Amino acid sequence: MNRARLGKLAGTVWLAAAAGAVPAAAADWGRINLPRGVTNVSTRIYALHMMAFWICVGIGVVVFGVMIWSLIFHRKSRGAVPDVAMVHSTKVEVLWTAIPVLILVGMAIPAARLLVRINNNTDSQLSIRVNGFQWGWQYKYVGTNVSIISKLSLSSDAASMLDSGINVDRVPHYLLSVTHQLVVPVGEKIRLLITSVDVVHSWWVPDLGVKKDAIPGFINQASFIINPSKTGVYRGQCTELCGRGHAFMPIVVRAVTPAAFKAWLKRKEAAGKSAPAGASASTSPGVST
Ligand SMILES: [Cu+2]
Repeated sequence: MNRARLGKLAGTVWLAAAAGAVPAAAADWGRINLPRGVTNVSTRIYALHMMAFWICVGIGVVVFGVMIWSLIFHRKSRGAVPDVAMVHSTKVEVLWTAIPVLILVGMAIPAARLLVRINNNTDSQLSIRVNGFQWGWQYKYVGTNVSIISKLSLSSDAASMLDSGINVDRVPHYLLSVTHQLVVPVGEKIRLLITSVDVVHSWWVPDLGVKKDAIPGFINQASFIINPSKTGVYRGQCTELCGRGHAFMPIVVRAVTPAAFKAWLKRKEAAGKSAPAGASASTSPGVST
């Protein structure tokens, strides 16, 4: 095949791929991009991310625009002669160093401010100890006897078995559902004290803007305030390759109103007290949600 025919074939394949890919990509754009989230900081993280994105787009448009314009209008075949005055010009070199520095400083200031805000774990109204283990999460509500063991839901677990014959597309929230959800109130500052009992895990819920490593022997902190209007269920996963069952330790957070949370906690505390010593109310076969 000669070069022209090869080029034409490649062009046809590319166009066919692009035509098929564009509608799907456009439809899924919201899922590809960073989520806005539902907390006080997740929306700011999203805004910062979009600001950086549009700055990059602007730089790309300017740089590629000048490049393409030069290629078309100042090509050798048109009789263009290189401008040697630009070579080793101190003025130009100062300019193309100063402009990126100003752009980077302009991006670093809001980023540093947000980082300080993200790491402010003071004045929390509720503390929860998060223990990662192979393969699940344990949540202990500090100051109460409530402890939850959260593992992969029974429906996902059954479907994930080799030759289970179960169509995973039919399993609701496959690999993103758990036996017991972490229940938290909206509108209150919740501090997580994150650690692990075996290997390194990572607690990640994108909608909460939280991603923190769970490291044995260390306690990491993270906090969030879910916007009062955003009651609902938020899902995440372990994001540290922690062994064979790494893909099977999802995180599900249910955000409820403070009143509903109080009632739930009371119920759990009462159940914990009435349970025989050593047994946890949360470890009973629970709902798969
Ligand atoms: Cu893990």
